[in-house]
Amino acid sequence: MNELNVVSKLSARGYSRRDFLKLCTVMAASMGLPLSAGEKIASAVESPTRPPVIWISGQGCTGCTESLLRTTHPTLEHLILDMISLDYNETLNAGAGHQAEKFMEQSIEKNIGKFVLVVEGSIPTKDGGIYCKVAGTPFVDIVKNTASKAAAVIAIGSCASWGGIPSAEPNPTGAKGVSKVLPGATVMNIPGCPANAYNFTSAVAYYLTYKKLPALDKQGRPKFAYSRLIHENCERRPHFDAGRFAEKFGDEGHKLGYCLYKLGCKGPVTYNNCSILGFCDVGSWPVKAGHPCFGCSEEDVGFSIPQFVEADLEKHSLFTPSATPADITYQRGGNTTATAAGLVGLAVGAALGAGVVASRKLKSEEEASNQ
Ligand code: FSX
Ligand code: SF4
Ligand code: F3S
Repeated sequence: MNELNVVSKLSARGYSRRDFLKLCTVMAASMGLPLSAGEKIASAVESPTRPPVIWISGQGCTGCTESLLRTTHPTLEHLILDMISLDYNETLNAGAGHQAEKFMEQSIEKNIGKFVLVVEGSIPTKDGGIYCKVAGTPFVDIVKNTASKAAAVIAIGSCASWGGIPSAEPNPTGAKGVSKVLPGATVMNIPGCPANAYNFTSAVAYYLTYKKLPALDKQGRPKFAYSRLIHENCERRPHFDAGRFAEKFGDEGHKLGYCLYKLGCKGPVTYNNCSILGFCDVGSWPVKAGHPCFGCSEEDVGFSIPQFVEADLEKHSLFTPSATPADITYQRGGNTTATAAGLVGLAVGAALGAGVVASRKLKSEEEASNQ
């Protein structure tokens, strides 16, 4: 893939080189990198060498692949498919059966230590992993064998990150995430059910540009995407701060777009950037659509804590200092529920707004000095 190819492909779709550079700059900004990194990303993406990507799937719903393909951004899905060489993906393969498996083997052997392995779906480990086999081989063995030859391993979606839906109690297949079956290996997790395509694309662009994975948090997630709680940037946050809550699905508060905390929203305990990015370019995300966040991108929240259990506001003292815990009380028919939570939220929320901007700036400077 050379510059002519990328740019001419874009222009065939009605987008100019300027649009392409703009997209790379936006990508850099969303990763907290200095704007100048946009140019570096652009030249990495235009590089003639595209890293081979082997994308294998275990126990998942294929929503992660769908999420990637359903982006309506003018260039995103084309960009990702142009900047990598997607050598194997069961959902997208033109071939099937022995032919496809043979092609995958050849691609792996030809690119030992050079390809990126993307795993989608969880890995059943009970009874020798017999609950998910591909071409007669237990998926767990395929993951171990392929990962040992890969340059980098990415777990896409909550299932691959730590088990997701298939690992929910009673976890009949012994479903696990990739890092659990590859102890000691560095695995970048891009959780979400499904994962946000932008986070995946940005992480791949970072890898192509800097030849290393971006900084990861304790759960193996890229910090650029998972360092802020959903609650911090939620559009319903002013209602939380003012103590205005939907009490039941379909009630007046729900219709008026009030905060979904009392319906079990896990935004206060979930790190992800859904409230900033939205999904698939329609600008929507679960909370905007009226459904509480269920914490899909947080290990030990989504698929572990029941939907209607209220989030523990003291878990992260960031916005509700433990010295003054929020007083969330149900008040039906009253004029207001402007409780201690609201007042604390207002004060801390205002401070946070400034903090978010400051920390983004600091992060950019820190990243810049690391490049
Ligand atoms: Fe899991 Fe991916 Fe949820 Fe589905 O396959 S993260 S079930 S949206 O899509 O693995
Ligand atoms: Fe938004 Fe949920 Fe926080 Fe309410 S509790 S402000 S709906 S993230
Ligand atoms: Fe998941 Fe919550 Fe975002 S459920 S998709 S982390 S809003």
